[in-house]
Amino acid sequence: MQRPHILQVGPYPAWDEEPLNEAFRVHRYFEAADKPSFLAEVGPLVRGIATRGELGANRAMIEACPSLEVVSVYGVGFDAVDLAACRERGVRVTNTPDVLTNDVADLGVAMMLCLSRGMIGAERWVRDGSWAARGLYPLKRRVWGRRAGVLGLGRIGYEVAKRLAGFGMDIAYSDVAPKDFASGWEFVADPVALAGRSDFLFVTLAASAATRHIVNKDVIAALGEEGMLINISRASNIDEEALLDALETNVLGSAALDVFEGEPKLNPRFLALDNVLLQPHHASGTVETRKAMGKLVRDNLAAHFAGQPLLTPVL
Ligand code: 8YV
Repeated sequence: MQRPHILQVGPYPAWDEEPLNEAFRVHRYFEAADKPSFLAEVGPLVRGIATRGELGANRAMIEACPSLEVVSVYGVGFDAVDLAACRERGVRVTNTPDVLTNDVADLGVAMMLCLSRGMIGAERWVRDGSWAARGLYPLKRRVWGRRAGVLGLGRIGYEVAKRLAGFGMDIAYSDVAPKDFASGWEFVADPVALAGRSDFLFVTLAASAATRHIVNKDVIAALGEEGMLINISRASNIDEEALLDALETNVLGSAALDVFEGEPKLNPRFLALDNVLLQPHHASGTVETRKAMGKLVRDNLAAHFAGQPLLTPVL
């Protein structure tokens, strides 16, 4: 059988490139200097798209591939894939849930600890000689025993909450409905009310048009001048302008962010702030998880082309 042609939207680690190239005829979109001409040339051959969570596949790309059958996303989030365009054409979509859940939760909790205890500044304090010259590092805020809110108690939110329970935190969550498995954690339907009873608010919602800017000016103000916002989901879940305004005026205490509007470029206003911890969208970025994600991307494509059920279908 001829290897199916696939369009690769962004690079993968070297350990994924080799098996991908063995199994498929890969067209590397990200390397094309003139992307519209490249799509016009290879699009008619393409039966599958291999993409990444944050890159997705837009309508123009999908429409440039008239023989497209499947889009395989390296990531749990598929908000950057134009699902309407896929649905219209009967194009299947897969993602990589579960394999990344624990690492994403770990990074969220690590960001909370790091920012609350001032670990980045403390590292600088040691390296630049301030410890010897100026003495003790300024005191920071405690984490254990404080109040945490989890906005979106899905797979990742649940793992975050379990970890926070280990810090003896008072935990509440918001979701569309209370969850049976969340006994001992308070259900608070309204995100403003959740923020109002939280010192740390974790955003762990799958992003969609419905969740866009769910963390708005009011949620941010309710979290308040002592509060910390932690985002390990998608930037679109937060009104970023409102967040920046609140951080600049200390209406919000601090924010630990792994995702940004327009990433990898980000609003330069973030860089001028000292009450933020900025991370380069790497919550799933461990060798172990990325290997599992890459395998799942290929296994979904292989299952599709072998006429077998998809392992982790979205559509
Ligand atoms: C990215 C992600 O896919 O899982 C998601 O939704 O956004 C990430 O895992 C990852 O950064 C690789 O591009």
